[in-house]
Amino acid sequence: MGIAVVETPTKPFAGQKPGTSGLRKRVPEFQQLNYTENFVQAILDAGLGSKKKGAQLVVGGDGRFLSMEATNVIIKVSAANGLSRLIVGQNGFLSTPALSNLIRKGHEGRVVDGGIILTASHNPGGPKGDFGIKFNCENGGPAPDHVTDSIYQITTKIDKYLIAKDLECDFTQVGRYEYDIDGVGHFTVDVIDSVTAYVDLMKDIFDFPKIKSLLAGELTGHKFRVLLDSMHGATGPYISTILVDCLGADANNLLRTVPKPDFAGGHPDPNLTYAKTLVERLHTGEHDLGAAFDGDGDRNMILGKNGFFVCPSDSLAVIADNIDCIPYFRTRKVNGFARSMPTAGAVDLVAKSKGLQVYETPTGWKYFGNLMDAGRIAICGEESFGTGSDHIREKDGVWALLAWLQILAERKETVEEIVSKHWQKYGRNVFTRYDYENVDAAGANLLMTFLEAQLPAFVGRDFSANGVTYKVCVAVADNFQYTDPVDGSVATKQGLRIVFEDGSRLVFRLSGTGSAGATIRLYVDSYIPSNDSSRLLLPAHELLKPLVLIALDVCKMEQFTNRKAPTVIT
Ligand code: VG1
Ligand code: CO
Repeated sequence: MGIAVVETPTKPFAGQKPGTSGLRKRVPEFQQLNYTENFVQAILDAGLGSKKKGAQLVVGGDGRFLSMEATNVIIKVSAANGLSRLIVGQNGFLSTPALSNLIRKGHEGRVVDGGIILTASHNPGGPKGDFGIKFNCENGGPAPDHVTDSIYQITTKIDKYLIAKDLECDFTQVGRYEYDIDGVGHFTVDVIDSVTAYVDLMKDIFDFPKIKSLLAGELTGHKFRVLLDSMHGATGPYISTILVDCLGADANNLLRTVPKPDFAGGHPDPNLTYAKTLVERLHTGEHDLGAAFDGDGDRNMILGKNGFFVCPSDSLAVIADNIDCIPYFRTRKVNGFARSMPTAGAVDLVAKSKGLQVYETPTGWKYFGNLMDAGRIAICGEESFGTGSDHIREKDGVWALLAWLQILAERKETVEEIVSKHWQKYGRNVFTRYDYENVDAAGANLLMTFLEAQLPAFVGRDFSANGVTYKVCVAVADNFQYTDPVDGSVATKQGLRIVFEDGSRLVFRLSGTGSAGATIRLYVDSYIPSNDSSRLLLPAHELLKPLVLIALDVCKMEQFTNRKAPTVIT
């Protein structure tokens, strides 16, 4: 006798619509009876389609509250739906980049058909925090819009799901677990070590001995000290293994490496606001580099000595410019780079000087997938602390740190020297982002509608602020639309843009990763040519002040949100 499949009647839940990166909701919403089961059933039906019977998926997440329960549901629903195998990270734990790698690697010589990632990334966790579920396809990348659209369509009509209720799998122990499912067939769960395969991948990409010599002081005559903050998110075990065991770093310089279901009450978003302690410690000048990572390990923030902040748009450009320092790229043909639309255009200048292509995509890593699969881009990034390459199909925080360390080992300069020299060569794309988190959704929508209606009238107009006559004409004012050059798919309404004649830009978007209320993101960037030496090294907030004032005024931020100041400034 095998395990019975139970066909369970259910009703649709409103709002199971994946956003920028999967479905993210408050934990109590996920805890409703059948809520998770419905969504998992929809993922299997829409994500796998005709491949569902016999399919293999990787499952894991950042270990946040509800992960164990959700992993259990995925195992039971997958078994009942005729999948042949799940590859599950021990304790349901895998960082987002590690999971993407496991999909791409295949399992025991067989293709893996995709994966399910349990995370709400940089959003807080715990019983009152956020949970999330995301489906990734067989290329290892987040499902594209047409797949998430059909997942959503199914959730609006679902009336039953299949579940092998009595199946018990102890996925806290590494090993193979086999089951017979009545009327369906054989089902296997391979519970694997969460860290090994990812560490092996990093060893293949980078020159570990060289980075080790840098840290030990053998390259420069003085030790290179790092201070790394995993924010109790998923990078802890990976960072500990790679930095301490493989590269010989001092374990005392790794902060918050133990993953916690509630991130110890923190907000696991590596920016200047939420990784404040790291920033403060860097200011003591004892460390040469600081880095922080988000909940699921795909974001990174890089700081130099004394807290020198590397803007993510610059980080992307610097890595792209120094791509030859990284062994992985020396044996591959590099055809281009990409950035999300709100990301400042520093990487564009690098691409131009190298004679490579550059692509401007909508926000969200899913839009890079086709470009990477087609071999069009090697490195890409987002201003939201996301940097990565075609080694996987997710952004990768630990990879970004190692890329920096590899470049530092080759160039034997400080972080600040490398960035300043970059600006001296290419000029500086100054960038800032204002986040207004959890504002009233109605007000946020009104702001966007109001602003969009004004855009046509902005074309050709001058704006000035703060006593500075900002004599610029608006050249482009629109709602960004993207046509994927590989499959021709079109993404509309990706953010309101006001582009000035000197290249300065204002971008307004509503976040698609929040779980409650709305978050307005305002992005501002401008270009300082390399010969403008009096301004080149000034703080970003000073350089961008007039543009920020113009932005806040044109969108009537305070009127629509009742907020005098943003929650986070990057
Ligand atoms: C945000 C960022 C976006 C990123 C996304 C997922 O989306 O702006 O660049 O790809 O989060 O990152 P939004 O829609 O809130 O602006 V992760 O690390 O949270 O999965
Ligand atoms: Co993340």
